[in-house]
Amino acid sequence: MQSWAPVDIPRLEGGGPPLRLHDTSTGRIRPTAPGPEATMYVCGITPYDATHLGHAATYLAFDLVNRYWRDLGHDVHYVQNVTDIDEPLLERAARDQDDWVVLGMRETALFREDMEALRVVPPRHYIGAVEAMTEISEFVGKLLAGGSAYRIDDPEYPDVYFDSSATGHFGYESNYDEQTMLRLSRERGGDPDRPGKRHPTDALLWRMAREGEPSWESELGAGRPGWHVECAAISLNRLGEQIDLNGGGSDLIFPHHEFGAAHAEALTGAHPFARHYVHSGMIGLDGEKMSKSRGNLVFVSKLRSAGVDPGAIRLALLSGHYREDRPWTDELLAQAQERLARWREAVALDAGPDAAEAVANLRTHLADDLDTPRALAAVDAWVSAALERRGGDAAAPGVVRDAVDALLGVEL
Ligand code: 5CA
Ligand code: ZN
Repeated sequence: MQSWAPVDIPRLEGGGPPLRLHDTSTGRIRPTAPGPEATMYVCGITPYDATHLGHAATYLAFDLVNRYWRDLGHDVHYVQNVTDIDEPLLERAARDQDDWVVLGMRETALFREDMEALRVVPPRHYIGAVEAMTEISEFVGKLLAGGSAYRIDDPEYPDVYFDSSATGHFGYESNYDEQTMLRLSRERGGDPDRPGKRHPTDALLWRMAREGEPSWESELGAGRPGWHVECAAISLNRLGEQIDLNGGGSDLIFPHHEFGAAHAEALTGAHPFARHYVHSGMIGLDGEKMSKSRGNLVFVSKLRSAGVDPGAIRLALLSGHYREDRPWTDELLAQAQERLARWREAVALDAGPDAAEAVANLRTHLADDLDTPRALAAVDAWVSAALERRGGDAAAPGVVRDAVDALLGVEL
């Protein structure tokens, strides 16, 4: 699929400390240590509705990782998928008497526009499940041949499932106990109650064609893939058998990333699949998680068409820590708009206090598990000093403007 337009990123002088990030599998904040090329896979949208502020918050968190690694001089190889065939997409299309292909294309186009407006650095490979169908079915074929997958005992629909005991490491990513795994697989698209599986949580790899459902020919028989193997195949085939970061919102910790990792590891034997599993918190509205199924959504595109500056949306979402579940409120946006105006006023001055300390603090706080509340406060401190004292170094406003642009993605 076509990715979205690239973003100009100013190059800054110097550099900050290595990036430390929380890793779900170990429960610790650990340094990331990519080689010259840093590899990152972030799960993309299921395009059945417009980008809401929860999605935006998640993609912004990983955009900060991307920007920080680039600032350190890494060549960031970023891959993202689009789940352009899956149950929720088919259900929504049926409900609205829409064509699922058209629905997916329309919402993906809107997502690209939203990402561009938010100045999110695009992935190098932006891959839809449908266009990756052959590689996904081949991946399943290899798991089956290697004994990590099996066909369920159902003469009508001999679907293929993953044997979760195949790697000997299952559960290391989420660290959830069995009860929690069962509950979450039931809630998040799994089928623990289906008879004939080796283990109730075993995840679907290939669903044989049903009457009236879209399907693709393959050596497995006509059908379509399960959700986790889509991401496992797309990431592994482009980024290699071990990657620096696998990311998404915290609702992907289980079953999605646990199985994605297990699928990849069962195929290659390389453990762990990702050196960091990074998860962002959930954005809520009126006390509930913002979600397409609940319908309590604030859309990025709606805010944009109401004339809200995307820079203010960025600042509003970055004013909280990415790992915290946190609410979206009108007040948050109003504060961000005020902050954006102050920052713009300060960088438009013809001189300001020395920028070196502000930039160093900005980098240090970002490197500390993306501590954006403190990173924004570091810029606030420089801005207040610039507006109060006036005068100083003529180069400073430009340096701060570039640093805010490069590291936070906000154009002043
Ligand atoms: N297509 C799959 C991943 S392969 C999927 O989860 N799509 S999604 O459209 O439902 O979500 C896209 C991303 O947004 C995921 O990382 C998800 O965790 C994140 N997300 C969804 N809702 C919220 C929310 N309320 N707050 C923060 N992130 C969210
Ligand atoms: Zn995914």
